[in-house]
Amino acid sequence: MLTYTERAKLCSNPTARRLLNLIDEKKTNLAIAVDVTTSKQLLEIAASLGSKICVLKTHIDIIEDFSPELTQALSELAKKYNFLLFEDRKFADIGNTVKLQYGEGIYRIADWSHIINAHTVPGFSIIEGLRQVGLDKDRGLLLLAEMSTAGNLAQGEYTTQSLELAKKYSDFVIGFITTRKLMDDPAFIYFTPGVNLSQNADSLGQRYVTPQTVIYENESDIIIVGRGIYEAPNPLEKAEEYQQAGWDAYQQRLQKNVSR
Ligand code: 5BU
Repeated sequence: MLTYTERAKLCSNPTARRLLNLIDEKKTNLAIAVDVTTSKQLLEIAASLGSKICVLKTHIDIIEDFSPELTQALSELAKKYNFLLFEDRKFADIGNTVKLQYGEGIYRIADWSHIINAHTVPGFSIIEGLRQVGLDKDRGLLLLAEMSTAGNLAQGEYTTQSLELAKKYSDFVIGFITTRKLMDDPAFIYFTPGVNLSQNADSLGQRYVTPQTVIYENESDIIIVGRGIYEAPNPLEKAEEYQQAGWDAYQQRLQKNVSR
């Protein structure tokens, strides 16, 4: 098995390369999902946990006091602590509409978010629309090949066809939202949400597994943790715990493949 840094060399997309390199530099495959509703909370978490994470995932449309200063400040923190921003917008419309949603409007997602994601329901045109905006800005796209929720429909042929789309647009598609590794090509990066060390589920269909299951058993690359960290009494301590668990699982996986 290749290390993150070795895989970086195989990526044509600059965001993918940067991400894989910084994971090894910072020894963290932890992405935090910060689903809070004020700018103040979001910036406080970004500043206090920035050194522990490789990616900070936002839902920018849940911020009740949004202003462009927020994304400016987030970008500065991302630079200072060397993490990437991922707006979990889950684009799902026709090419022309997603182009506008990505590049225009209040949020101007393309101007600050290094990584975005999209459903593949519309087919190739959604990727082409986003790519027209994001490629020149060196952005990267994740496809939702699978989801974490109970009873979700992203499986079987849907997942298989999503992989085909990724291969076709591999200059812009850097990987997937998924529960597990899906392909042998080491240039694609797998992000897994639904990670929690102390719960199996929430009350609305979310399903949780541990960092060990995600990174070691399912051979994914990045754990996405939300409430497990930011709702803890001491989020910094919790972030360190998840960082360590994710990193230990990765080290074990490197060993597993050596001894095979
Ligand atoms: P949690 O608090 O760790 O359950 O948050 C999980 C985050 O990941 C949350 O922001 C979701 O929107 C996001 N997510 C997910 O949970 N499952 C999915 O399949 C996808 C995104 Br796609």
